[in-house]
Amino acid sequence: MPEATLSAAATPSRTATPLRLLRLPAAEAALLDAAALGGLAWGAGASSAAPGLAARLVAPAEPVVDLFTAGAAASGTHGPVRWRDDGHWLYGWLDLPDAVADLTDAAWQAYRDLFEVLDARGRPPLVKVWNFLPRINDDGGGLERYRQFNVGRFRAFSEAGFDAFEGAPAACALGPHEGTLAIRFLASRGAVRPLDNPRQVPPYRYSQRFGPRSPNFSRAALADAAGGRLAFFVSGTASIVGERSMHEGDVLAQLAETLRNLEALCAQARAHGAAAVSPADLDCVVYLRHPEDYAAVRTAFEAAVGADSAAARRAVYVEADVCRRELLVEIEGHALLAGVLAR
Ligand code: 3EB
Repeated sequence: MPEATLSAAATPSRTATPLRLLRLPAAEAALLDAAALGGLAWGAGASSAAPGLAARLVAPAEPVVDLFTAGAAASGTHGPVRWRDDGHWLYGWLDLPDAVADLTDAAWQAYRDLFEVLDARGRPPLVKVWNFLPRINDDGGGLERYRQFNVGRFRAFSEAGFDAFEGAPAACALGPHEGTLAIRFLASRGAVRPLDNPRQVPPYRYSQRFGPRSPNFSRAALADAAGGRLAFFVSGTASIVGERSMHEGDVLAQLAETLRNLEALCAQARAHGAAAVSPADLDCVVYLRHPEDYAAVRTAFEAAVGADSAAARRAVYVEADVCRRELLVEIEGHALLAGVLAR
């Protein structure tokens, strides 16, 4: 694969490349590495397209990789950011040494580098961003680290002129117990439709009681994936109604609320062109604050989505803190769906 410099523009394709979202055992994903746009590695077994994440895999026993494949890709490096770009889809990743207590500047710089890559590549809109912030709920010196992250991210979005409110990408933000600040991102030159959840206040409108700067993400996003298909990316979804956390201390009630939010997002996807989708169709990552909740959460999750569903068979359970102390579980997911974006 040729290494391109940052400024060497790929020829943007007019039609979407058929993106594929493959959840594979890490050993199989490694075989496809050169053909991959990029991916997320759960557990050990990272490859060059899907560098490792520090968050601990609870289940399944063997490492799993979410691999995104598209067309032949150019690749490059910009500061800490590595990227691959097939002319339609751009995937990038960065891992920053996290010695700093205060995450504001680290987040600002990381997103500034990310946006510099997008800028140089023709400004494809972000579809989804995965954020891993070690010790997310710790005090960074006057402000929780997650809230510091939001301040830095907000600043970078504003300065770069990327949509920080309506139109913000889907995202998740989790706190592994160790590791580095890690960001993964997918952008597309095709049509992208960010979605909100009518049951929840959009995150970019959260009141200041959740921090001085609001988080810049939408609850989900649909992206044209060519051939009558839509890539559906669901943000980290938790037990929040309106903007309030619900069911404090009750992980199973939080799971049930989270599933209602996922169902609401699937309804939004259907309203915007997806032929059919329910939470049972998603390749989910279930983040658990307390790994000892795994057995109970898995039993309830499988009962809700059906034990034979794709979601039940393929779910990945990961130990990580969630961005509000009282939240015990968060679920994100994705799927390739039949459908065409509604106008
Ligand atoms: C929430 O709904 C839970 O800051 O990018 C979920 C997904 C959450 C993304 C982010 C945070 C983020 O507010 C936390």
